[in-house]
Amino acid sequence: MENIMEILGEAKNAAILGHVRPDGDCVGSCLGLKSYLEAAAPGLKVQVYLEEFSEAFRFLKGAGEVSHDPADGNVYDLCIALDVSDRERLGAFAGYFDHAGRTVCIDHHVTNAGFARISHVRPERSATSEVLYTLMDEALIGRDTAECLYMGIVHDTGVFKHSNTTGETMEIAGKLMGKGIPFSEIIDRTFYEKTYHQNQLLGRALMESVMFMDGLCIFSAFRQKTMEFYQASPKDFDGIIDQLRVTRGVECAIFLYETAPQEYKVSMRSNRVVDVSKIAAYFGGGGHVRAAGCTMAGSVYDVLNNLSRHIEAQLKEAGAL
Ligand SMILES: [Mn+2]
Repeated sequence: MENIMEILGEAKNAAILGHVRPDGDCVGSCLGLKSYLEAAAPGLKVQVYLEEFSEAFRFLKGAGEVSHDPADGNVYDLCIALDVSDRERLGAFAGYFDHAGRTVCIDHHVTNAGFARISHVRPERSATSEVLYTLMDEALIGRDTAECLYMGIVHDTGVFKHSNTTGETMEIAGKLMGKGIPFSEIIDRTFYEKTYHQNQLLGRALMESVMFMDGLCIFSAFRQKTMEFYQASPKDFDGIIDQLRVTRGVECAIFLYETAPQEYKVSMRSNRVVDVSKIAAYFGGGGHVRAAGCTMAGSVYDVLNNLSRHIEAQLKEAGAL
């Protein structure tokens, strides 16, 4: 596919779907494509369906018209899934996909095996928002579309920092900036901004963190009574593990929070050596080499003892201990 217009055909209406627990790239892609099609295909009726998403993305054009209803009875000529790596990830909205006349998926996940009739998957691209840009006519990209796509790229690259960021990513971001978008504000308001509450929890997690294994590891944990005191929910913990990870000298960071008495949700990050996905998989979880998670039973110290054995074994094997 060279241009997004190729997929429209005779369609009079289209549904745009993203993945469960929509992130910045997912919301940016969906709203960016909707806003683009309003300019490029004015006759086409477009409806975006997504689960509830972060309040911070509300400023994007069209955010207020997103439907959260998985079964409104509408059937579409065309269904476009964005940033969705497999059918399962459509969650409750899969029905719109299954009943649509034609299905298209535009994505950048290397694991996407092609579940739609037309798949356009570009794993070398940092974000689905970046893939979409390459399928659009530059002259038809307005400021609203640019804001959406820029936000998507910012989120999936961790503000142009992750290894998926390429020279082309930066060129595309530059083109989007040229549309007159408030780029500093988009980055601060949607990526870095924390509520007072989240900052208090981050502060407390850092204050109470403990380094072990000669400073190669660090952990922090929230027990249920502390979470109740702050009325904290899991989304308030975003960013804590990343701050622990960048502690000087640390190879492996662990953050735990209690989900039920003596049961902990475990997040792990590593910097160079430890494959945390292996450890998470051993305890029934999963993830990536440098970022993974699982759920474990026992006290904080039971959990840490169990994890430490695996971390230590990997460090020894790599000659780092
Ligand atoms: Mn993405």
